Amino acid sequence: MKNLRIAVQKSGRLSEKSLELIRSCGIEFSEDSRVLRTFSPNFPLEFLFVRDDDIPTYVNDGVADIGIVGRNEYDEKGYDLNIVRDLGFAACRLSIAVPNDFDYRDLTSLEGKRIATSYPRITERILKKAGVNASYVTVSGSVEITPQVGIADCICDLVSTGTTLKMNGLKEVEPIYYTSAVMISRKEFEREESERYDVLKRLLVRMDTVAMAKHKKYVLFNLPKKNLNEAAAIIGGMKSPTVTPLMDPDWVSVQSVVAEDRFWTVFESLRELGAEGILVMDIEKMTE
Ligand code: PRT
Ligand code: ZN
Repeated sequence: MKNLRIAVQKSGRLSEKSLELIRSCGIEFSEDSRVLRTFSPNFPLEFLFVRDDDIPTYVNDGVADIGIVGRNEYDEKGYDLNIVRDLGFAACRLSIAVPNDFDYRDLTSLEGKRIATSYPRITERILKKAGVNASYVTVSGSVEITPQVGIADCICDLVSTGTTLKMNGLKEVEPIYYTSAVMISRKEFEREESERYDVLKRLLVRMDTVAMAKHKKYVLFNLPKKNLNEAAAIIGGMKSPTVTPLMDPDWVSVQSVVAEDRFWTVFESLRELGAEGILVMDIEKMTE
C-alpha cells in the first residue's frame, strides 16, 4: 500500500497540536526534531516536517498529499486546494493595529496609508471590498516594529492575546479575518491517487471518531424508576439511554452520552429528578 504523505510544521505554533492529532488516531512515529522525513511503523503515513509557509506549495505541487496549516497561510498563498477538515486549533485573528496616536475611526481611516503585513493578499482583498485603497509593505516577521521605524503607518498582523501589540506601542483597532488550523489536499487527489486517497479516508474516519468523542461525556447514574421518562427526555442520547434494573425495584441504573456543552444543565436537571451516584467519564473514541 502506498504511503499517504502529510506535511506538518516542523516547529512552531502548529506542530504540537498537529502531531497530537495524528497520535490520537493511534498512529505512531518517531519524534527526533532533526529528522525531516519519517514513516509511521503502524499506518501507511509519511511525514514531511517543513516550514508552515511552504505547506500549501508542497500540497499544490504534489510533494505532499495533505498538509496541516493555518487557514491564513493557505488563503495567502491562494492555491485552489480542498479544505478537508477544519481542525480548530491555533486560532487567532488578523487585525489592523495602529500607533496609539493614530486617529482611527473605521477601515476608511486607512485610505492612502502604508500597511505593513505578512498577509498582503488577504488584507488587500478585505480592504478593497470595503472600498479602501492602501499600499502594502510586505514583511515576513517582526511586523510590529514597522511603524516605529517609519516604513509603515500601521500594521495588519495576527493577534491572539494582544500582548505583543501593546508591548510595541500599538493598539488593535479592527479584526478583519479569523483563522485556525485546517487540513488541506489537492483538488484532484481523489482522482489521481486513489490508493493514497483510501489511506486519507481511513485517517479521516479515525480523526472524526476522536473529534466526536472529545465533545461528549459518558454519564452513568441511579434514578428512581418513576422519573425515567422525564430523565430520558432531558438527556436525549445517541439513541436512547441504556437502562439496567437494580436490586431495589423502584430504582434503575441509567447510562448515556451527553454533549459537553449541555452537560451542566443535564446534570442539574437529573439531580432534581433524584439521580444519585452520578458518574461522568471522558470518552476516548466514538462513532455515530
Ligand atoms: O518557522 P515557520 O515558518 O514554520 O513558523 P512561523 O513562525 O511562520 O509560524 P508560527 O509557528 O508563529 O505560526 C503558525 C500559525 O499559527 C500561524 O500561521 C497562525 O495560523 C497560527 N497562530 C495562532 C499564530 C498566532 N496564533 C500568533 N499569535 N501565528 C502567529 N502569532 C504571532 C503574531 O504574528 C504576533 O507576532 O504571535 C504574536 C502575537 O501574539 P499575542 O498573543 O501577543 O497577540
Ligand atoms: Zn512561517
